[in-house]
Amino acid sequence: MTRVAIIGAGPCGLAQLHAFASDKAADGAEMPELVCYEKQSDWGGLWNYTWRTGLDEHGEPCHGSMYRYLWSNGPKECLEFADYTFEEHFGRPIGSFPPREVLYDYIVGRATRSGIRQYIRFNHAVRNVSRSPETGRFVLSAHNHESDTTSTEEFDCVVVASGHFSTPNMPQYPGYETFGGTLMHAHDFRDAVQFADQNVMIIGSSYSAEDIASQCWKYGARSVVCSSRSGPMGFDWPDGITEKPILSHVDGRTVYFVDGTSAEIDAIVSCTGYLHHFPYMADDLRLVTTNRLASSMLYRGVVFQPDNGVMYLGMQDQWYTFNMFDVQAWYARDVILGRIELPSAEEQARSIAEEQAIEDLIEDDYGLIDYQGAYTQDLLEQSDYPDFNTPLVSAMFKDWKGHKKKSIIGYRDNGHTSPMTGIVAPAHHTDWVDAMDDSLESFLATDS
Ligand code: FAD
Ligand code: NA7
Repeated sequence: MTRVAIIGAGPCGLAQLHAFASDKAADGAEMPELVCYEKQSDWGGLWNYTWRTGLDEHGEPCHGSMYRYLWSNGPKECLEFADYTFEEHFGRPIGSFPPREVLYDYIVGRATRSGIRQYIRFNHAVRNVSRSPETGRFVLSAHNHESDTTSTEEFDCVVVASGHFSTPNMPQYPGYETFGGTLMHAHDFRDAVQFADQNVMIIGSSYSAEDIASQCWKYGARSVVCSSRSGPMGFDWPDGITEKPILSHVDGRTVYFVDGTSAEIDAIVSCTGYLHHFPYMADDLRLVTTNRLASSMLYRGVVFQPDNGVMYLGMQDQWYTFNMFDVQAWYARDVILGRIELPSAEEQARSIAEEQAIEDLIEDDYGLIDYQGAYTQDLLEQSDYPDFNTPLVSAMFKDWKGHKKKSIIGYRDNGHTSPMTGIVAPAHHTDWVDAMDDSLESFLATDS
């Protein structure tokens, strides 16, 4: 029987298990043997919140990058599973921007119904994956933290679903060595309350920067200054948040910016992104790419071009998330089962180069949204994943961008339309700016 290893039980790994478990075409007959390795003690990936930073309880690099009070940064309607709607899970329509715990509940709700937990080996950290010169199969070694033993098994295919937002990209600026305040990467940010009454500097101008700046402001920071190398985010910030060009250096508690201005700060939060990091993959199986929509080395963004026995899921920069992960998982499943015939290695390489050239010519975020929507639609049409309206999803992403431009603090108060059910989300009972409690109970309560 074909053996498939899946590395990681976050949204992508769970999508892969679910794709096999709900394979209607096979009616169970073609199901390969599935083994999913998850280094944490539970599923959900980044959505499985941890208070830990640095190393986890087993001495592994802590995977979690999410923080308390994290609310979805895009409309939930844009990520909705086509075969498991929010209405089905929660039994009624809910607001468009749920907090982390609510999305976690939704992710694991489908996984539970699908019965896929049985395939997951928790507390198992994958250490090595290589091709055996003798058998030609993949040899995978994993450390079981419960028994403190390492086991090695052979597989026919490997699906890498270990995420790419956990290993910090942490640039250094002169003066960091002697900076007396708090200095951290967004990966280690857990609780904005820690920065109440402080002057905080954020570095970066992407999702983490805009959200952590807003969080610190919301939970009482005295001031927040955002410093970026490629221009300001340009939002209509509330009083207390300002933007500056990139810093040149830090001297004591004073930060100097390249325009010659300076500010006194207590804390630096480096929202400078993450590295694609797969230390357990052999050199010839390791994905090397930047955080972009058309990843290097991946045919149709999924199949590792130098070795088609390896699939990588969710390795793109992400507008689309959960439903794109699903169509990738369905596609990977059908490649593994031999239902999708892959072109020659040369043709795969040509296709990857062509996709990157197309992406490189796109001039704005609207074009990038359309690009990822068309990519998702293309994969969708190649499997039996339930069809959904990707043009509507892309249009919603554009509306959402407009709402952010209008009010970075208020965009989460809008309701969007489900592409699966057509239901318009009701307004949440409390405006985001006043909603200090991010628990599932509070979000689902019918009164504030
Ligand atoms: P992950 O969720 O990272 O899961 C990977 C899993 O692999 C983890 O469980 C990990 O423990 C496991 N693993 C890693 N290495 C090993 C190993 N060696 N052996 C065994 N297991 C291993 N997306 C949205 O749609 N909406 C949002 O609002 C949103 N907010 C975000 C906020 C933050 C701060 C971050 C960092 C990301 C956010 N995202 C958001 C994007 C997020 O990446 C995806 O939603 C999703 O979690 C990606 O799923 P994944 O399975 O690819 O990776
Ligand atoms: P992103 O989206 O990869 O953004 C990284 C940011 O960091 C971006 O603004 C970069 O600026 C900036 N950056 C990177 N290197 C540097 C250096 N050396 N100096 C200054 N600035 C730098 O990461 P995020 O954490 O915001 O988002 C990742 C995920 O988490 C995403 O899915 C969200 O949903 C949450 P650049 O634009 O390259 O000039």
